Amino acid sequence: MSMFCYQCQETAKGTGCEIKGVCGKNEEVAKLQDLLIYVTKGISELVVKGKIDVSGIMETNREILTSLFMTITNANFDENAIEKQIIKMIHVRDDLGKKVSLDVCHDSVSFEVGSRVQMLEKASQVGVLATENEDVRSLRELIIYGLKGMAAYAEHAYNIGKEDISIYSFVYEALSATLDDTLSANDLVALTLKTGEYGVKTMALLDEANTSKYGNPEITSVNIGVRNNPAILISGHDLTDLEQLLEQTKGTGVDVYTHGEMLPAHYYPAFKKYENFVGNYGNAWWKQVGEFETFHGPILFTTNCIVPPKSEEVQKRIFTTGASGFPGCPHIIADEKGKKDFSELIAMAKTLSAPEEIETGSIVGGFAHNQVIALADKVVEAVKTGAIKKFFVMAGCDGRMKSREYYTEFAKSLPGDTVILTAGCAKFRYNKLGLGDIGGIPRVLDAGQCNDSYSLAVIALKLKEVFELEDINDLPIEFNIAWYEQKAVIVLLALLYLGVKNIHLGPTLPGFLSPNVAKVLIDTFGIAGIGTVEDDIKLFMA
Ligand code: SF4
Ligand code: SF3
Repeated sequence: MSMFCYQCQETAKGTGCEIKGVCGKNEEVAKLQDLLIYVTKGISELVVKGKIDVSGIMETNREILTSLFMTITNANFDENAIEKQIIKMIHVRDDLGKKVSLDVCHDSVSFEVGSRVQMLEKASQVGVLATENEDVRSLRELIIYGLKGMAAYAEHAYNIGKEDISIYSFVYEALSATLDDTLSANDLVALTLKTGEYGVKTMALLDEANTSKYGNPEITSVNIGVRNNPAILISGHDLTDLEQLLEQTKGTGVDVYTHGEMLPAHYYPAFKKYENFVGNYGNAWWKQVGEFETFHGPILFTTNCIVPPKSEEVQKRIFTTGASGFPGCPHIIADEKGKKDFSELIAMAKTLSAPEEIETGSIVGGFAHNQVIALADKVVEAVKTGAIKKFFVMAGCDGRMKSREYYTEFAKSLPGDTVILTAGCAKFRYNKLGLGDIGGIPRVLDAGQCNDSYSLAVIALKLKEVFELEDINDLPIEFNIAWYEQKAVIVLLALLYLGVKNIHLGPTLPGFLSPNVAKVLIDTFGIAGIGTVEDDIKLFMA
């Protein structure tokens, strides 16, 4: 075995990628990512055991977020960028080490930078499989994957200027705990729920950051066709990158389109003023291979999900920024004020042809909590009269597996008196089906990115209040969630923390859950997988 990674839903054979990632991650990148995670654990141990004041190390806090984010599935394939981050973090560790006594700490704080070969050797000893007990390993990884998702959301909030010290403190506490051999499985289960608690906090922080800067998402019809101008495609999740790109392309004759998870940016009032912000091109991340060919213009990745390009022609048009990276593609960095210079993309766009039309028409979204609560009377009335029987939360991710056709079929087969609440790129499985509306309420309500899953929780809590229910599980809401990467893990942990039971998770249960840990989740929270569309609909509607 040359590497081991089982953090995403597409992991090889459902158990782990051992030679090369199904995502395209090679052995070297996988190992360097393991080492980077290990260094973040070492720093956390220093902070926790050394009782370092977290509010006095803000730069370190932010670098921890970036380090975690860089290891999320499909975010960064650039081994040089990951190596650079490891070296940076080892220096951070050494500086912190001067403030406290190192001898209270684990091996993670004592190894040297060394050459690439030495780093890879070290990485082989500290990866996922270094924890021998499979249940402890499973719980540690569940926590770490939750932290990766949390870090992504916290970094987006930070980019908008919102931070919460208690979130940083928790990240250190949890990372450090994954090195602690004295913790029992029960301790780790408790820490998993605490990770969910901080997941809610982080998503609330991001929601506040987004809405205070860009306004509350509102019902919006998004064009999925094209215009005849050269254009830039922006993918990923970071709204500050989008804002800067729109500012810099304004009046240049270059249009901007969103791809994948950037689609919901159209729902924010602040971006509606840009005449060159044309629409959304294409579908979920995994369809980029074909869609980037026909787009023709430069593509900016602000975060995951990158699919390694198949042609050199497409690769030459890819740029990355933030935590994302791909070898050979220019990486745009921010100056000390957070400003990024996208002039290279704009100049390239001008030399290339306009996007080729692959679809026409529009799709409707913008049903984040504020918008849905504004429609609350209408929604409550529809539930009371029986016009709406049930809501189905179908948030989460999309992916390549054929078994995900289940979600399209499930959406198509749902009775006409049901409404889908969605967020994340999972929506692309059913947001173009034309499922109609119930008395003016669309049957697919898109709250936004996976980041905005928080909105779905706020909506559920609001309905609980309106219907004067004791328990969130008494609402006519079913959860049939599709997952792929680690942001979905933090969303799941957040829902568990909020007390949501009987979540169905697919298309497969995580490979990183050991049989015993899976049993705890099934017995305590009623977590279940998916079956056939027909059986599941019968079960949910019963
Ligand atoms: Fe495999 Fe997923 Fe890890 Fe990539 S991220 S190496 S596909 S488990
Ligand atoms: Fe999608 Fe990668 Fe999860 Fe943000 S873009 S939801 S998979």
